[in-house]
Amino acid sequence: MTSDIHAVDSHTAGEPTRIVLAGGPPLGTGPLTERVERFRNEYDSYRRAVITEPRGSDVLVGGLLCEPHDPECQAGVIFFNNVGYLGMCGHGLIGLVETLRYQRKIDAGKMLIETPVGNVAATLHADGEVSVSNVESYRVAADVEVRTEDFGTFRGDIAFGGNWFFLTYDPDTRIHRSELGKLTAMACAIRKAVNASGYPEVDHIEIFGEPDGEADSRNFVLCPGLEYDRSPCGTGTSAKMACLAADGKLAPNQRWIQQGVLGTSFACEYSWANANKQSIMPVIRGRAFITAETHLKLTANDPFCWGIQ
Ligand code: PYC
Repeated sequence: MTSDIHAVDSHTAGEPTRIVLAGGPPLGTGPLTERVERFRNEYDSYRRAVITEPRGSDVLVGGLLCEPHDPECQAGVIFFNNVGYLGMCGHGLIGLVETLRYQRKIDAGKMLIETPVGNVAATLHADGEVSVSNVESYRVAADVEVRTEDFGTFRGDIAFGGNWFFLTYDPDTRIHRSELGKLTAMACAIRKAVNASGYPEVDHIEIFGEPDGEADSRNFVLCPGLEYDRSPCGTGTSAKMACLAADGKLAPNQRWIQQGVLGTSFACEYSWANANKQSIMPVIRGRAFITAETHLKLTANDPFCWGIQ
């Protein structure tokens, strides 16, 4: 027997997203916090079938389009990757909005989208760009020192931007594609050291360096499944702005251009989340392009029906 998953692929600033429109796992109803647990515990094979080889690749981020639980929202989404599930995904949310536009389900304007970590407002602009008003973002620890065996000592901050990040600056490494091997090995070593240090566990590592052109900063982001983010990472940039805001280095509504390792960028700004100025509401603006519309086939006697593990 063969079943069919209808999906649309896009990339946002180079980072791919595969939105599952139909044929996904039967997660039922209820808050997305509950549905993501059902996905993880009962239907994880779908995640592997959609993302991993032979249908996908480790770099792909998936998004399951869901009926929202919150009546205020127009859609819900659960993001996932080669190793598990993401709270939010900035580039993926931009990919989702472009997918809905491509499907003629939305026009330019604003919509509210439910995710497992909160509601996110998205605006599709007339020029095709999308602004994402992300979930509340904040720093939990500043200037943390971690020691790695092979790369020495790093100092950085731990912050939440929809996912958990350790953010550090390395003046000695160029943030460039030619350094991907070193950056990946370094980020893996940093993640191991941070997660052994007793601080809240981080899933992403963000290493900053000098930008090109008009950008304010350039980053390399290691994702949980050892791939690097081809985009400047929407949740990572939210975490970065939370740190800049906490340090008084970026004012509310001041524009921040975050460049990723490929040189693509997001235009960003923030407002304070509340009067005590401990957390921010970040806005990330970027653009996605459709790359494919596809029907993934799941055939029962295919030895790799549920992906190559
Ligand atoms: O854009 O937030 C993001 C993201 C997370 C992982 C890959 N991209």
